[in-house]
Amino acid sequence: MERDPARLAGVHVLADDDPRWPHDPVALARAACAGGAAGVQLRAKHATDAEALRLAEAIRPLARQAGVLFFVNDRFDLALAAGADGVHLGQADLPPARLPREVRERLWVGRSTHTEEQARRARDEDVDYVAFGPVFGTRSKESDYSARGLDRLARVAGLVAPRPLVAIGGIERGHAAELRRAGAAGIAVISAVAGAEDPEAATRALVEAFADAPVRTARA
Ligand code: 3NM
Repeated sequence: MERDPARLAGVHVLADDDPRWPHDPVALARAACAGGAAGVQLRAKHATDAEALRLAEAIRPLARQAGVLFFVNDRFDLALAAGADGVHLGQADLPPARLPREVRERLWVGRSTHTEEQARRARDEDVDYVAFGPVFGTRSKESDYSARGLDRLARVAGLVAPRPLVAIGGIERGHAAELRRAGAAGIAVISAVAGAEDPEAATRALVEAFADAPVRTARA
């Protein structure tokens, strides 16, 4: 399958099912699509498999209609079952090298990293993009890692190039320009959208801030 990495550039909204958010994952996905996100990722850490599949099947047509890439977090089987575009794999998930070849052919694959060493390894994996974080402090995830900072993000952008780098963790609209300067092709958020009263407006504000920021192309 031909995959254009340019489609990954922009804002990725995690449709998170944490009950603390005032919006459910389908509402978040709808808002993300309407607000101009590049990607929506279902992050169903609380749902049963059956519920997660229902959520994914509700999100898939919204994303498809909007031309937004739809990823499922952690689980390639769920991504396949729901007809999603891709899977996002964390360090504790199955390694990308172990995805069956026909699965890899069907799905975009993203990979979470938190250290330079992990990023170096991800560069050598068969993945479409690398995520790095938490760049800033996050309250949306239990993480073993402290805020990584912009300097480290910039180093990782260079390490993983030419793979697109997606920054994650504590990202707000005011960070867009510095993240872009540091070499991020994309930014991924939970609370900046899920915690907003109007998640569509919050998405649009992030999209515009990131699009308006000057680009820096990371070099290998
Ligand atoms: N992964 P927020 S940080 C899901 O560092 C996730 O890999 C991270 O949420 C990583 O935008 C994170 O609310 C949470 O900080 C992002």
